[in-house]
Amino acid sequence: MNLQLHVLIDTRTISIGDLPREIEGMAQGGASVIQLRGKLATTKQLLIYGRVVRELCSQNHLTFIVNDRLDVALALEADGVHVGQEDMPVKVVRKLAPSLVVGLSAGSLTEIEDSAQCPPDYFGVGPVFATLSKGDAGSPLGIEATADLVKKASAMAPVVAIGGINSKNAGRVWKTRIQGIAVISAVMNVPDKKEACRQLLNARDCNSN
Ligand code: TZP
Repeated sequence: MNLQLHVLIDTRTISIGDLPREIEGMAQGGASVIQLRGKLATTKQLLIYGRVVRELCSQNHLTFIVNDRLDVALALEADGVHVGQEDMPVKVVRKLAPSLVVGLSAGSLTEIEDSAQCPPDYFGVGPVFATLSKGDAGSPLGIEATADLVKKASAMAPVVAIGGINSKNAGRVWKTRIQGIAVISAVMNVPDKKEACRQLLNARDCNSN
């Protein structure tokens, strides 16, 4: 599974009518995963919106992951579900939906160690930097602590870094030897989604030697 660039979308950041153009742009820019979040949407809204996202992800060869809601992930035949520390445990998700990819958010050594019995398919480690996109994201880890957590978590599963990552700081994040990055504002706040994605990946490629 290509984890290189997760773009997190919700029903408020892209209108349903704009989804075809915006998702195609992200795919062309190198996004590999679309994660659907729906903290404020009703289940019905999420299903209507998510059905369109599901179809567009298939057309654009993107992995489709639903945040938190295993029921919605199953209803939409998503490729996976991403859970937080307070959501359904990875072990329970595996039991209910053995074929789904499962991502787990972790922001501390303890949270990573606690998942050793039943590791996820990938970790989302963060927030690396301060973020305005998630009120309860916790304090920023910074690059050094992120690198430590990445090292620890990578022994169990690949790691995707999240939180305040943009084209200017992405180079430093890539150096922590992650498999991917996950973003909201760095792509949602830019009209040209293709270019925004391209720049985030460019920061890795310019870093690699
Ligand atoms: N989890 C930790 S930080 C975060 C999530 C969902 C928000 C990331 O958004 P942004 O705009 O890329 O900082």
